[in-house]
Amino acid sequence: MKTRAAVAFEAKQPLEIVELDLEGPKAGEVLVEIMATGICHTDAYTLDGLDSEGIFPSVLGHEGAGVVREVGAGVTSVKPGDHVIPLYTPECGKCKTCLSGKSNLCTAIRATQGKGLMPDGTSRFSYKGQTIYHYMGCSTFSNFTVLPEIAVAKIREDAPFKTSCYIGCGVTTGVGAVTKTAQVQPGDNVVVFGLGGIGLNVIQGAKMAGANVILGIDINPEREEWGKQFGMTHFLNTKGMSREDTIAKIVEITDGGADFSFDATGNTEVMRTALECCHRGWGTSIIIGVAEAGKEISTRPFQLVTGRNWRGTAFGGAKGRTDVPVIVDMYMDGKIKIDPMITHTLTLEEINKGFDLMHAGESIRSVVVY
Ligand code: NAD
Ligand code: AHE
Ligand code: ZN
Repeated sequence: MKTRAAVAFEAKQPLEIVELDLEGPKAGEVLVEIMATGICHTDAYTLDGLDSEGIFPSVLGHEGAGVVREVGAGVTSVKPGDHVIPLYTPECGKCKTCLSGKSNLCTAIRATQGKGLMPDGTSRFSYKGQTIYHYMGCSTFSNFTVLPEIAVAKIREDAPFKTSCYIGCGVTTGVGAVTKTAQVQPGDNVVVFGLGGIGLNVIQGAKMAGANVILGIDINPEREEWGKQFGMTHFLNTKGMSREDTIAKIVEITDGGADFSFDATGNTEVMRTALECCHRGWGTSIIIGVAEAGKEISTRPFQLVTGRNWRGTAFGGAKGRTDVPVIVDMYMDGKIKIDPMITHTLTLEEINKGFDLMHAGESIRSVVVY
């Protein structure tokens, strides 16, 4: 079949809207009509050539919601007409990691996914006979996409696509980082670096968890109002501040340091500050941000000797098929806010504007509605 898609033909170039050829689903796969997709900073990072796994030409996008239109042989858990959210972190329920109960990082298809291919080692997308690669196993910047059955979460049909697509990455990542990875407890003092599409969800997760201080940090002053909307108690604009001064201020506001800090910037210098502002003896810093290829984190080992912990999280530690439908329910029950964060609604033809708005700090989330 044919599908309209925004294709990343080359790094650092605008996406091009073209009609691609799309092969139907093979055994264990499903064809999904994507109804809406968010634009996450990770898409921008890959398009900007900063992803060590970035492959071109490819169809980016990993934050979608849509409807199953066809299923391949052997597919039993979803059927045509089901509403689904694609999962860049699938859940096979059978691999060592899924069975361990210790992590959401299912390994069933990670190797081929990282190469832009379906589990059988081929792509379903092509353009004028040339292979176009998948991205993060999702490729939601295409109106139709093919996904492994284990990489879709079935969701309730009354959830609007335009807002529930955000649960495919940003909402789940931010809220899950707090509730699943960190397991923030009532009364904990929390510090969040980067109040964008992910960080604001960390803030709403911290509020839900009953955190005491929720200190938001950004270099964009307009993010102060945004943070307050979601439960932030204090704000610090660190533009021009040294690491030492930033840490001293955070230690003062949090009565000795953060119980939990979160990096949602992807900046490795910020990650260091996020670790070092943690409370001596127990504070834990969680890295959410994705750093560009070649970057490394560093700190004095003494920071860890004196009891600070450095951890990370992917997709908020959520097991997609199990947890995503629950998060959709929480949204529909009004326990999680999404609508105000969708600042811009675009057509597929306008998708490059979504990247410009993100880079200019003018959007929280832009969503493309097909
Ligand atoms: P975004 O562009 O919406 O937000 C980033 C925010 O960080 C902005 O408000 C920006 O002003 C702020 N910022 C930038 N530099 C800063 C600095 N030096 N100090 C303080 N604040 C600073 O991006 P997003 O969509 O929220 O994504 C945030 C990061 O999380 C990205 O690196 C993205 O790739 C990553 N991410 C990771 C996961 C995961 O599963 N681990 C999931 C989604 C996104
Ligand atoms: N490809 C990059 C790493 C990118 C990365 O860490 N991705 C996150 C999700 S970001 C969503 O917006 C993730 O899930 N990581 C775990 C995984 O298995 O990819 C690189 O550095 O090579
Ligand atoms: Zn994302």
